[in-house]
Amino acid sequence: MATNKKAESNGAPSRPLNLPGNRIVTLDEFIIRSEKDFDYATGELTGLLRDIGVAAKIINREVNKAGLVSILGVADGAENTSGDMQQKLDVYANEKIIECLQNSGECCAIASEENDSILQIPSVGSKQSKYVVMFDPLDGSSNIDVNVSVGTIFAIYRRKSDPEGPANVNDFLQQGSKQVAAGYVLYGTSTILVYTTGNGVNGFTLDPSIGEFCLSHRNMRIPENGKFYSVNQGYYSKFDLEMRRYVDNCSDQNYGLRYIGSMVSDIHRILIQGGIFLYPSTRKYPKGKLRLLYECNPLAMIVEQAGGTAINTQLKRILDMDPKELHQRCTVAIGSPAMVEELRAFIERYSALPL
Ligand code: AHM
Ligand code: MG
Repeated sequence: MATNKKAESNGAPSRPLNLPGNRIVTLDEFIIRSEKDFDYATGELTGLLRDIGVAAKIINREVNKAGLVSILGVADGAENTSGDMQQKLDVYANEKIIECLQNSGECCAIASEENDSILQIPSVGSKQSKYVVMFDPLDGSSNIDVNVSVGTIFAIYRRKSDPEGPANVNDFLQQGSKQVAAGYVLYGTSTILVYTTGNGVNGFTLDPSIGEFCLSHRNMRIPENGKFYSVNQGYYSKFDLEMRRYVDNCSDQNYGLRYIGSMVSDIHRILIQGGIFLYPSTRKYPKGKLRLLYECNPLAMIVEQAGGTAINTQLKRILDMDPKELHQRCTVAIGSPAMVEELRAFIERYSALPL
């Protein structure tokens, strides 16, 4: 079984890849070179990451022409399992990722925000895959109609069940610390794929002229501190006392407020510029809105691997949470370590006060 030598590490690779400095390194080349980081690698994980890269290019093409074609808009008024309106591009992105993963047979089952339950992937030939993949095909999809960035988020786990039999839901209900790889694709002013296999974080920008993701952000490191906070402040009156006090403090300290309404975009900005992203409990979503397994865990792994912190508002590390169900929601506070620590102090101080 492939063992990730750096799976528990939190930060920069101790053995940087020997990459050519004077020419373009494509995602495929990088993934193949990185395979050497895994003992007994069979190429399955490499294949999975490449499948996701292909799906990302296809989704990117559609997202870019969303304003031009009739695909734009709500898909027959359909709602997904969580009661959110589905956009047509959600459905399209979901189908394309499933197709790409299905064709290669590099994983044995998948779970998506857009599907109620897990999907078994038939094995291709005699291949018995040991991986399961979870994803949110198009996060922040309410932004599509207004030409604002959206993203794809993915997480890869090693299955726990017997590889001879079918995968089951327990293969997905694993702590985020067990992720073998995680990443996102941001369809923004340019399209970038960022991923980690537990050995640091790297970003690849799509060069549309050659149709390849090219290494553009080597060994990404989140700034220790930041000047921006990212939260839907419209829900201020529905936050708990400690969160209201923290938000007041951000304002008192003249932190800038940035909130795109697309978690991938907000997290990407924070990775590069520093800051904190919050989705606390509100009256509408007492357990938080975002989904633990395919939104919070993969982004928490990325941020931790870049040197940041990811906790819930009960101050538990996101990656140590025990999932109980596929579409479970959780509260989040993710970002620069100093800012998350400042929030932690507020929560400890104000939650200790008598009601
Ligand atoms: P989605 O998966 O239905 O698109 O919802 C997730 C998105 C996040 O990307 C974003 O941070 C959040 O929902 C915004 O929610 P709100 O409009 O309540 O602030
Ligand atoms: Mg989502």
